[in-house]
Amino acid sequence: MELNLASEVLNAYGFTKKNTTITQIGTGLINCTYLLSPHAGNQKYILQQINIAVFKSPWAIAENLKAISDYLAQHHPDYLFIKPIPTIEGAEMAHINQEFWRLLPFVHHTVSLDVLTDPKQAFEAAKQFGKLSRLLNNFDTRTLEPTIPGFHDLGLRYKQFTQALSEAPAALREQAEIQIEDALNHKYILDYYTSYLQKDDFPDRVMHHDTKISNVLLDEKTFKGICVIDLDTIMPGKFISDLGDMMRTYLCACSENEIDLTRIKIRLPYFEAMIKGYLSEMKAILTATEKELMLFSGRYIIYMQALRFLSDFLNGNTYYPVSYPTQNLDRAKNQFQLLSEIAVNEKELQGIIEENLLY
Ligand code: GN1
Ligand code: MG
Repeated sequence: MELNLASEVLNAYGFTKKNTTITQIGTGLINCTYLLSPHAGNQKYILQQINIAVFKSPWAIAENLKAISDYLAQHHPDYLFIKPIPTIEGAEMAHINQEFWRLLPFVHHTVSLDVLTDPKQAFEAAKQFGKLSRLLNNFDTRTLEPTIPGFHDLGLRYKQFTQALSEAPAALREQAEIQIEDALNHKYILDYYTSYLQKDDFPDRVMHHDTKISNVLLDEKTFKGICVIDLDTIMPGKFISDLGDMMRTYLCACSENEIDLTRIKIRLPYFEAMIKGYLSEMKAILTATEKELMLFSGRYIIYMQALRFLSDFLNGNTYYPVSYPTQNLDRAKNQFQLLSEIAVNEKELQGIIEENLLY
């Protein structure tokens, strides 16, 4: 397949189209990702084009990663942090024809999963994300620039939803009538969150902000967690972001693209493993308020994602790529169903959290 990739991008890193094989990989919705295999040597690389419609200041990503990487190298030198490889000229990214590209080392003997098929994977992944938060507990979050301002700000996402609603054509509003009701009826999640913002033990932390399972590399044989990847959205946030997105993406056997809502069920053993993995790193660090909000973090992130998909449907699918016109509406339905499954299982879920906070 002929790739739409300028030779200058490869040249910036000392490669050419002739001496490499390039294949598109990854399932992310935002950036384009390729596996680059030089014909000489065994080291492979990940080449990624940054979506600048989403990441409006790509240099902020590079600066954040550099600051974190320097901190980790100084304080936790054994930690494997996958940072971009500089271009031949020493730049953090290749800036070619208005495009931004970066090269990362491919971590050999690891796998990235798209779905979890064993609770142990939930434990390992949650431990990896928890570990990153723990190691960066004393890092000054104010030195980081938000790479997407207001990314996980539910207040902003709610505002964007009401804006999309007021501007959407009547036909789209009709199609989404039930989900619009759902969105309005769950606004208490935002109000509840807002009431916690004044608490002084609800700190900003360095958050990964995209903790789905494919963003953790596992050892290909033992399935032990090796490192986290996809670091564009590392920026300050509340602990809710990482734990909540794990709940959103680890608990159900199917993804946000599933349209058979009867398949959206919460797998309690995965929840328990995820909580254990996360707390194995974060129990001593979380504040009383954060511990109180653990289950709520799932509600917050699932509701926010439902709002984001619904808003995008109402806006005419301008953000998330779709393979059919109502896919973002279906994704929103899926997320609202998941949200109601959290409510159905609330007692058990909260019980698991409390039990694991005790020991
Ligand atoms: C986007 O592209 P991907 O899959 O890494 C999105 C996340 C959403 C996710 C939903 C920058 O992530 O916030 O949770 O889609 N990332 C951005 O699948 O918007
Ligand atoms: Mg991502």
